Amino acid sequence: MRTLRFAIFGAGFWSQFQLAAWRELRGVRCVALYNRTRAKAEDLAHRFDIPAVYDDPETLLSAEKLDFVDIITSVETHAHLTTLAARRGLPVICQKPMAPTLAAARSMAAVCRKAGVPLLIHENWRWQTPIRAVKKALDSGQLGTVVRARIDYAHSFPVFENQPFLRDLEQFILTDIGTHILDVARFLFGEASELYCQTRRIHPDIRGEDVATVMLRMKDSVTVACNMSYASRWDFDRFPETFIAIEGTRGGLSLGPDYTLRLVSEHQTVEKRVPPPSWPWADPAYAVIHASIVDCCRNLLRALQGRAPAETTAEDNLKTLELVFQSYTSAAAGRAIRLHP
Ligand code: 89V
Repeated sequence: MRTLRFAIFGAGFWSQFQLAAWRELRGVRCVALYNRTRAKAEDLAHRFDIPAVYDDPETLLSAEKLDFVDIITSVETHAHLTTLAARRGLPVICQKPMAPTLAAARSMAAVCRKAGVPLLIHENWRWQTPIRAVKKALDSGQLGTVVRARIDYAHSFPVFENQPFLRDLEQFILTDIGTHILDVARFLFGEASELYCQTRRIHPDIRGEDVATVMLRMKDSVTVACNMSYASRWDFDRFPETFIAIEGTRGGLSLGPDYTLRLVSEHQTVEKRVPPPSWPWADPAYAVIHASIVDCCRNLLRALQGRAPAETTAEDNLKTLELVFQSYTSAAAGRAIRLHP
């Protein structure tokens, strides 16, 4: 199969891991890099042996022969860069969150639909090894009918040190982590029919909310509580692990600290560890996330090669974003929101 050539837009903190992840896959090669500040692109290009560097995206798109672009810039630039690529008929992979508002995300999807190019979202959380293991156990049917679940992401890790822009986001934890956690809720339990959200800001030196609690009623009546926080200090604080607990009529399933999966049924408890693969380039503090980048990129690459459907298309991700932005509406109004039938 022909090697697909792509360009990366953005040379910030995340790009180095995404580039390292792409390099683990066969049949794809990054041939050009754009960043507003050229020196940053040059540095990254040197580290990853990328032949061409640009500080203007249009010049890059005119000069390079590409099969797709991978956008890893700040969220407010996604729509513009997506439009530039779509106009040239190029498929787009865009980092989460897709856009700063639901309307902007919808119009990005419409631009790509009109241009006839795929818009795929790099939503990696659902690709984490332990979360895939939860999905597999859930789908085995051993829990009986699922009644209720909890998804917890509650930490005190100083994320603002590696990603200082997070400090300035007016809408913080729901757009940054809620996109992931609410996507996991959909991945595991399907679509929601109603939500209720409360938010708080605990860190005094940030603009947005750093604690959010979203309660979802799923279409099949399962209740899912999503607890997200950067103001929680547990003695098993294990950033960035997600803990999950699922109650079913015939058993309980939990994903706990250190990737421990437990399936409790009437007569037995089965426990096993479901750790992520370890990649030499991954930052140990982000290991489970960085490993999921490889699996997310693999799925998106297969889709671009026409070998498998993408899980996280823009159309799919709009449903996650609807939960994110309706959570803000609910928190501001102090009431539950009914979602589209
Ligand atoms: O992956 C992410 O979405 C992040 C995190 C804080 C986990 O690095 O922003």
